[in-house]
Amino acid sequence: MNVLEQEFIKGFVRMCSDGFAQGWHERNGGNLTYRMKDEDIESVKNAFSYQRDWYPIQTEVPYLKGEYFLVTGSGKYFRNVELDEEANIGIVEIDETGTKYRIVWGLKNGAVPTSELPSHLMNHEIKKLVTHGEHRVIYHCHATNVIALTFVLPLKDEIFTRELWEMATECPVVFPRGVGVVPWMVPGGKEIAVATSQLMKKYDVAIWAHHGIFCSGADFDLTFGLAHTVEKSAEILVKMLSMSSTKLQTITSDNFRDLAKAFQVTLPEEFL
Ligand code: 2HA
Ligand code: ZN
Repeated sequence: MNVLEQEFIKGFVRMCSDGFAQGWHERNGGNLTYRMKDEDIESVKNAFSYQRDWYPIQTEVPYLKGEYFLVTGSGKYFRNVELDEEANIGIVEIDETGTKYRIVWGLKNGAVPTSELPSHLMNHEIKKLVTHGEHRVIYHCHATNVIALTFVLPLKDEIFTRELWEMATECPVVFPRGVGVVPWMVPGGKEIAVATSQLMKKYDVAIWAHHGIFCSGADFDLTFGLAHTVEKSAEILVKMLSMSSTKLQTITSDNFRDLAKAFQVTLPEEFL
């Protein structure tokens, strides 16, 4: 069975290429991880090797024990994933304590998983719990307009949610729970992982101030589409603020209530 012909690998690789095409992955920016289904594991396990060592995750994810993840590599460029998958992405297995991982496929020539592995795994654990196993994808990208907004808007969930909702009518339908905001933190460590996973109990999107988007979804289309929708809305807000600091008209709280009724979504009153 050829690993690279599997649909989950093709979807993952396409998402890396699509993200690069959007301009969200300069150099080695961004990272992507996918919690594999049993049938994914079954389809490629003949290609696994168990020769490599176990390494500490730097955090504990007991609810992910024994799971397998497809991950981008640390220092690897999204641009290069489609050109050489085995060098730039890999599959890792989580041990029975949820504190260690080992590479079983890919990430050849001594490559290692993304520096954001602790954040990704802690958020996979939260999302697996709160969505009863539905969410499988965690994505981090350097979306330009979202980053720009973190210099001029107060870093508050209610401000970002309301402004992004107002910029495009589809937004409250695509992310009805809103977005959370994490203040600037050192990337790659446990602190940003903990802060993000607190927000991801409530939201599917966290905005990392002066850094980018961190988001979660059930599959590649939904997760990429979510980041794309948030960034598109941020782009409209950047254009609007560039033209004028005041809105002549906008979508009102009552408009949002009508939208919620028509599309059968629940919009929290704290954002209305
Ligand atoms: O370079 O984006 O947040 C990878 C990253 C770290
Ligand atoms: Zn980043």
